[in-house]
Amino acid sequence: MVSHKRLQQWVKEAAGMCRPESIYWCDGSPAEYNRLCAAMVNTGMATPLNPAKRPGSFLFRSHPSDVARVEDRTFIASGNKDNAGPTNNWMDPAELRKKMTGLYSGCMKGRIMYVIPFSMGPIGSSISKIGVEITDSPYVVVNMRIMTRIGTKVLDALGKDGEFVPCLHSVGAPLQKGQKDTSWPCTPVIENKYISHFPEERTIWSYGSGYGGNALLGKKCFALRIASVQAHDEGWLAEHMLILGITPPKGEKKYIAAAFPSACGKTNLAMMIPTLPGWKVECVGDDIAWMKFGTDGRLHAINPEAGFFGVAPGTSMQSNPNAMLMIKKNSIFTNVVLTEENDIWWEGIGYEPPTGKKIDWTGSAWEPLSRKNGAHPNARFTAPAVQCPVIDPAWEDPAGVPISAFLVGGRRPTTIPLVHQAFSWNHGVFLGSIVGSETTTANIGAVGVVRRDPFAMLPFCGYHMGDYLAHWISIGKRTTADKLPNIFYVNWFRRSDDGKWLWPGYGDNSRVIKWIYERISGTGKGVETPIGYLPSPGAIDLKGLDLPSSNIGELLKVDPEEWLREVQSIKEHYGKFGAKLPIVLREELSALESRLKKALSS
Ligand code: GTP
Ligand code: SPV
Ligand code: MN
Repeated sequence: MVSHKRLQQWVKEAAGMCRPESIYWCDGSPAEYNRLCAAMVNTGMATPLNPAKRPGSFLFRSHPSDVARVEDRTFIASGNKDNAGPTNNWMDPAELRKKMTGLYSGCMKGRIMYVIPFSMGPIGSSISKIGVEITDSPYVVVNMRIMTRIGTKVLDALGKDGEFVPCLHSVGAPLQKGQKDTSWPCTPVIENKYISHFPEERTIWSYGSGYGGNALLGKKCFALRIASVQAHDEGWLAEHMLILGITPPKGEKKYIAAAFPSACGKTNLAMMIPTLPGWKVECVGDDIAWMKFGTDGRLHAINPEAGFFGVAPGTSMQSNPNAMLMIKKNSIFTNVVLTEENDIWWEGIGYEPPTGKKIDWTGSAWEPLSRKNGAHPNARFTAPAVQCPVIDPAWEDPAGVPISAFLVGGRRPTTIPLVHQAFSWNHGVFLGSIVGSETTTANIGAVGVVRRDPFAMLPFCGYHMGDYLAHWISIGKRTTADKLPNIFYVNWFRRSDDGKWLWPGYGDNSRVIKWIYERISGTGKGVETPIGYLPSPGAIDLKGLDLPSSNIGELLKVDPEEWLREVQSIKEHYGKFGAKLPIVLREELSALESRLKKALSS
């Protein structure tokens, strides 16, 4: 039985408030997983996929109101409003608790309360941390079993009094006696959804949504929003970053971590097959990196997750073959098309929808000619990391992997070149702080508007973004410059005036990674420009690529006038942070402005 008094007490309190029909402690076994999936098939929540085509896999369709994270309903309830900062929604913690206690009261009636002990990171690693999620959603349980390490082994690691982050979750849809359940229970009223974080108490309360980052609380809520606060206090980094290993032909492997906003290419880069012969990418993680200094003075990263919750649309044997192979079995699909053969399909899967009856993500009969999307643009697959054909041999190394370079980037149709390198650590933090991107369907809200998203952490930083940037600056003071990763700004998403991609992307991004590898090895050729080092002419290997030279010219151009407009917009962005913005970043900005003005006048 559970010997952890505080955990027992917390579960008892939650049950007293939510009043479930019963309480179930998850052991994390395959039998438990199969039982829960079978039960969800019985209630109609899950559709088993064709065992000959997609063994051990299931399809779920969410409620049309519950298809992505809800940043507008995400709260950082610090005791002091200023600690949440200008980019987070703040609520007074006492007021929020009162409001949510009301909502939680009796919210699990007619449902089972699942208790999921989980570890973010390999059990026993000094970088890992434990959480316990209470949820009334069996969908959450089966996803958490893929995305994290759950069950008895985590309880054992927790012992009698180990530290854990309490994560309370309810879909907010109690069942009255005799009431039939829906296939995706949630609160359709957006104002009743709360994704709440109490950073001082290291506690998470989530209510009303069953989707992704709103409900799988180990992911964005714990591993980023709460962990970023812990990292700030304890001197490490919790980042929205992929981690990959890159090995050149006959060369030494190096590890790179990259921060791109949601749906901006992390999964794709993390398991890419390079088009450059002889180069190899191996994947440690595709979404989150926790990094601490090792005794060698370098930053070492672990992937706190154990699976991938990836964007389905656009994933194909052309764009991301490793992901396609990874999801051949034991995977969960949410909001994709169901074919007559009980297989899955989505826009950009690389082949036409098969003939026969098809059902779209809303559960309606669907014809490709209807011009409606068959899959939701934020449809996702959940797959175990071990199924990734290029999972790195060190992906579960408790010591983490040493990081040699950081990449930052986003979707910028103009201005930002394909790649540039920071002059120094502080200049690199400046580049991270100015990252902007067109918004995507990973959040419910406007899509395609450029917004500043420092280090891709705008929706995920659990405290004041100004303090966060100061923390990045301070990380640079904790070791010698030669041991710090170099920082690069990449942009796969430049478009021509007629809206076409200027850069092929995907496997061809290996050409940019090669230059980065060469730069950090001291061999790559670069030219100094006002914004940083750019590849010298010919320094990016374009062998075998049929790309008009005008595209390359455009991709590697630094237009001082365009950049001076960028500077104005960065000034507005920086204006939000007031005195909390590190002075060195303001200095970086004015130095950039002077360099651009000088370039313009010469
Ligand atoms: P989250 O899981 O939301 O954090 O997203 P992510 O950063 O892992 O994004 P992902 O790799 O799933 O990519 C999202 C979308 O971007 C997909 O539709 C991809 O097809 C597209 N994409 C990824 N890499 C590239 C690229 O190099 N070029 C272009 N044009 N599109 C890309
Ligand atoms: C993201 O939105 O950045 C994701 C998906 O990785 S979710 O888990 O829903 O946050
Ligand atoms: Mn993400």
